[in-house]
Amino acid sequence: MAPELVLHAVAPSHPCMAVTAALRLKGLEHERVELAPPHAEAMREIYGESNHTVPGMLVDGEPVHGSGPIMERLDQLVHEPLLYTSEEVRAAERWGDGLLQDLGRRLPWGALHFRPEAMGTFGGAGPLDGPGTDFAISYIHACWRYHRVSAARLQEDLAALPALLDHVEQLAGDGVIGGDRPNAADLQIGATLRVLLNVGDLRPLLRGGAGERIARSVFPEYPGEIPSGAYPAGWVPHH
Ligand SMILES: N[C@@H](CCC(=O)N[C@@H](CS)C(=O)NCC(=O)O)C(=O)O
Repeated sequence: MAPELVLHAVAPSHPCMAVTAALRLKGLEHERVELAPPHAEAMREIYGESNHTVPGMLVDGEPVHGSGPIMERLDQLVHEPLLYTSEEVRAAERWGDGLLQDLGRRLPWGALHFRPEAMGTFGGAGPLDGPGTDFAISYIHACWRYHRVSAARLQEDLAALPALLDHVEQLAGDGVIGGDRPNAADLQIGATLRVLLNVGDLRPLLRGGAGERIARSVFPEYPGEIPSGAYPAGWVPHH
C-alpha cells in the first residue's frame, strides 16, 4: 500500500521546491501543508527542537526532516527513478545543501533591501504600491536580522558566487549533474539556481551555463523578479 505522505512546506522555499520535484518525478501522491513564515515554532512542534526549517515530511506519521533526508527516504519508498544514483551524486547533493543553498536565501533578501517593491512579484503579483512597500521594508529588515544578512556579508557572498558557479559547471562537465534524468543533486542545486535566476543582477553570471539549463528545465516556473541594478555598483563580480 502507498504510504501516506504529508509535506510541510513554504511556497517560495527552494529546498521545498527540490522535494516537490522529487515527489513529482516519483509520481507520489502527497498532502501539502502550506505554512506561513515564521514557521519555526510549527515545525519544532512536529519535527523536534532542532528541526525548525522547511521542508519536513511525515511518512505514515514518521517525521523526516530536511530536503536531503526526505529525498533519500523517497528513494527507499519508490526505487524508480532513483535520485541518489551514485556516491558522486550524493556528495554533490550534500554540497548543494551547504553555502550554495544559503545564498539562495541571503542573495535575494539582500537584493530586496534595495528594491523592496519587488517583493510583491514573488507572490506572483506585480511590484508593490507605496503602503505595500512600507510593509515590505519592515518585513525585509526582519529577514535580514533573521538570516543574518548584512551589507558586509552580502558583499562577501557576491564575491564567493563565481567559484560556486564554476563548481556547478565542473559537476556538469563530469556528468554528475545535467544528465537526461534529474537526480538528487540536480534538484538540490537546480532549485537554488532557479531562485538566483530571479535576481536580475545575477542572471549574467548564470547565462548559457549548464546550471541555468538544469534550473530552468527542472523548475520551469518560479515567480519573482528583482530588476538589475539592485546591488550597489561594483558588488556583482564579473564572470
Ligand atoms: N538545509 C535544510 C535547510 C532548510 C531551510 O533553511 N529552509 C528555510 C526556507 S528556504 C527555512 O525554513 N527557514 C526558516 C528558519 O530558518 O527558521 C534543507 O535543505 O532542508
